[in-house]
Amino acid sequence: MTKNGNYHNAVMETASRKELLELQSRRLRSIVKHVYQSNASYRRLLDGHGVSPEDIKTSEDVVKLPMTNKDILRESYPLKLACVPRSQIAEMHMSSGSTGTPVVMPYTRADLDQWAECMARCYRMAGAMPGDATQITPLFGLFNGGFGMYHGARAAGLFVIPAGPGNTARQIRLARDLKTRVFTAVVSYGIRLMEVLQEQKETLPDLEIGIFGAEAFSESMKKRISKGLNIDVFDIYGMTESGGVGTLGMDCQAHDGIHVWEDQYILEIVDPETGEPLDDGEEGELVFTSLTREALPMIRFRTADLTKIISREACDCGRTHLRIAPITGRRDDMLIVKGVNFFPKQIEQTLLGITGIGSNYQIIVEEVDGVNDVRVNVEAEPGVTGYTVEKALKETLGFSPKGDVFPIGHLPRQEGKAQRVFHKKIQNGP
Ligand code: DLL
Repeated sequence: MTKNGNYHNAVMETASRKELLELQSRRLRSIVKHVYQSNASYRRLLDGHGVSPEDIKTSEDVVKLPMTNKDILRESYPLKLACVPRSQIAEMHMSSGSTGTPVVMPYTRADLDQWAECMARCYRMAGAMPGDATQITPLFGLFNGGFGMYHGARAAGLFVIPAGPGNTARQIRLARDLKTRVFTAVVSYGIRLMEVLQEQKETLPDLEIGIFGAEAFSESMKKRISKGLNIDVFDIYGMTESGGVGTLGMDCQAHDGIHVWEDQYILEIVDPETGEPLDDGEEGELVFTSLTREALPMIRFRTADLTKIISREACDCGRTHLRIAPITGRRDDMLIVKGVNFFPKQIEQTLLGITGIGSNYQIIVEEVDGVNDVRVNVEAEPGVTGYTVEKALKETLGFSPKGDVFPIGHLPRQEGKAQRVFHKKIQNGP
């Protein structure tokens, strides 16, 4: 890994911490003014919290502001929290989530440029060069994945192959014929590509870079995909509320944490229970404030994603933007079984340590007469037994979950984000 100057915006990506903090302060003052003056709900929120735009002087004053979460967006469906007139909205994306009313995120033209800038930085950070063929496989639609990758690829001067998801045989053909160097996907689709290539005993010699995200994935899974596809694997982060994929950053070629674009967002890590700020190195909930978005900047948005700040020091790649650990999972993904708290990612990490195990699995949480139990179903090569799986999981969890071992290819695959955890209620009693 070298400081090879592979930046999209060298000045900003390598700005000193002092410069970044000054910029954050300036931008925070102006964004708070913007939301306060342009949206009645935001004005009520700040007034109710006893804070006015004049109270915000430096980036440290962010803690004076009220926190927000998905509720405020759902309550203002579809566009009541927008901070620009409708005539200035150029595009929208939407996340449906698992419950109820969707979240609509509007963009002005400048917001689309902001998104493209963040994404283009990510492409270049992965080593993509102008003219490289990039195959974009997340959905082009209300989901932000496809369009975000597209806006960024254009800004980075890449050759876009807008494949969208599915039809893996066609994806492989496209990648081979058009010499795809950069493959972008939701993590589980990256896994699918690897599986199909392995089944067909094929390789894609031109493929060198995989940009994957939208789902938590373990270090073992990253290694497996990297080895299986013979590529460098990057973990890209972002969400509908922050303005889409890549807005919150990605890891660089040093793979030592996700660089968060600090000129665009102020990041805080807070205690998920109390909302109190945590120190660097402590795992908690990621909270961000958008500094440059116009149509709907989020103020202290509680993401429910769990991570920690690894470092605010300049990285070997030359970038100065702080680094966070890969996302552990969402606050609500934590499972509690037999008094043990764990995340699906920990199960994945353990399973992939077993020789012959496949890359797909299901975690089934069964509530039997009000008591939680868990089954873990896996796919594996012949020879891997349920006992081997139970033994490995016991070492991680402290108890042995039951489960079945199926041949590779048996468990269902989904397009888009994979569902790994299933909840079942079983009533035996009266
Ligand atoms: O999933 C944006 C995205 C698209 C990221 C394509 C990467 C690639 P949403 O549908 O709004 O947007 O879901 C956002 O997905 O709060 C996290 O819980 C999760 N997530 C996104 N990226 C990662 C990642 C897109 N790299 C939610 N690691 C977020 C772990 C991720 N979880």
